[in-house]
Amino acid sequence: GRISVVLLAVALLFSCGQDPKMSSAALIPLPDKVSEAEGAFEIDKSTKIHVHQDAGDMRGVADFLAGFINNSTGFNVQVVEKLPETGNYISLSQSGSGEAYKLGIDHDRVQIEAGSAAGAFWAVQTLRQLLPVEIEKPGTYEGVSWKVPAGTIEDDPEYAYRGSMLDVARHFFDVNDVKRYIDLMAMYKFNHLHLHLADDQGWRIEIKSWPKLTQIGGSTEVGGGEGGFYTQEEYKEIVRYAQERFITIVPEIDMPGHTNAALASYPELNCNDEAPELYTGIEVGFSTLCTDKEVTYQFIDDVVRELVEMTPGSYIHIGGDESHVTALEDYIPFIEQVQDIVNSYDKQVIGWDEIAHAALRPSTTAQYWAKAENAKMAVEQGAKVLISPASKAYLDMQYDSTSKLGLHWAAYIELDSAYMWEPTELVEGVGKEDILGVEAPLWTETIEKMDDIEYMVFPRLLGIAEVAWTSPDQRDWESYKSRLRKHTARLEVLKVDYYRSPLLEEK
Ligand code: TNX
Repeated sequence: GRISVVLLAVALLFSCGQDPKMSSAALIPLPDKVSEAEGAFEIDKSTKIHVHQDAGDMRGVADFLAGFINNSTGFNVQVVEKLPETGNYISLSQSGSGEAYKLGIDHDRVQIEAGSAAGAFWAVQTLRQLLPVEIEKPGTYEGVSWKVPAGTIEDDPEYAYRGSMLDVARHFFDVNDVKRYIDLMAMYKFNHLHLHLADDQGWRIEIKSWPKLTQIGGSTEVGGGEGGFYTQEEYKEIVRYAQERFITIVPEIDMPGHTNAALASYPELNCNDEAPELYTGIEVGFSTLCTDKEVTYQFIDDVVRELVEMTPGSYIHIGGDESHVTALEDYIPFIEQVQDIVNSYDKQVIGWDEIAHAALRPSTTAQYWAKAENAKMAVEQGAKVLISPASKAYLDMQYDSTSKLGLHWAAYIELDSAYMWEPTELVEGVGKEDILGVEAPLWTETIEKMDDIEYMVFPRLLGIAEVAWTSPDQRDWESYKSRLRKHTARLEVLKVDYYRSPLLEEK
């Protein structure tokens, strides 16, 4: 009766003033070690961010954190190089190696120690997920206490390459869409964005020495829409924006197949010297560059040279998939020669797993998407493998038979299926040391706008993030599911149009 009402009121009062707990934070991907302590750190208007004057790249991370905090708290938190004598502060410093970081939180101080600026940036993403979800929303909030639970987190990624791919060829997505995608990837500690820049339906990157590629080849897309392309300035802007978030752009020009847009732009790239019509359907495997013409290799050299000039990352992706109308005896020397072109510009090659039929150069990586025997052949040649199994990691696969977007040739992939798999257990003979990392591609035959992207990608990408970052012995579907249920509140604030899976409903 009355007593229980009073008790409830007291309990509520008490819980409102209580500190948040690390153990109830919805961290994705799950860090290596989390140990919670009593109390909390609270960001207020006098909080400082401390970074040493000789901290190099870490200064940028400190500035990023300040901007992020100020954007939603309305505070004017400053980055300082002198250790503050009063008030609380967040410090960033160098310690350890690689992308590993340590995040220590007590009442007076948040201490980020990382092996690199990238590691510090990932620590900032963890800190972000420990803050109230309102931190994701621009604007000034009165009445939110910006508390972070006390404790210590030690963390280190399982794989060095954690990626996603956007197919901007089947449907074109503009710079703003790509930036939003980059922002969302960064939050889950992804560090590579592979852009599928050319396919049968469109050529999406300006190449100054071959201007018709975009004038003609960029003029349409699946379904006959107007298509589009990135000018070199726009591409550089994407690279720069990604770099600020420790994401490397991996540009792909798919060849010798998936090239109708290029073939339609320049008749000389065809064996019969005749340009085919532009293509707006969704069939695959019908086009090929003419592999025994010299002009083909001049073309590739020019494209690679211009791409390399704007691409600071170490990889150029050459495609190589589904070249069904290229004879194998033509395909093999073609892939070998294209690797040499890319290597001559000091870049490393990634190609879809079919490239393992050719002799792989020492720095080449094969991206496993369909055929286990190809992945095995690559490893037998000493190559590394990037893991993107279509039946687990393809973000264009439908969730179930009621999904309105997407395809299902490889599988239906519900949230549990996208989470419950282990990269080292897919192909016999391909183990941890052979694996460069994990990538989740989004093909866009059925995807037309940013909302569609978000619906297909979220929240599956969070599961892939955990597969790529968290060690297998720490991963557990039940734990992930309960964190994901809470975490969706953050996606709501970010206005991500994610798939409301029945698996997210509390029973
Ligand atoms: C296969 S995956 C393809 C793509 C399609 C995708 C659709 C791969 C290397 N090739 O051309 O877009 O299926 O799921």
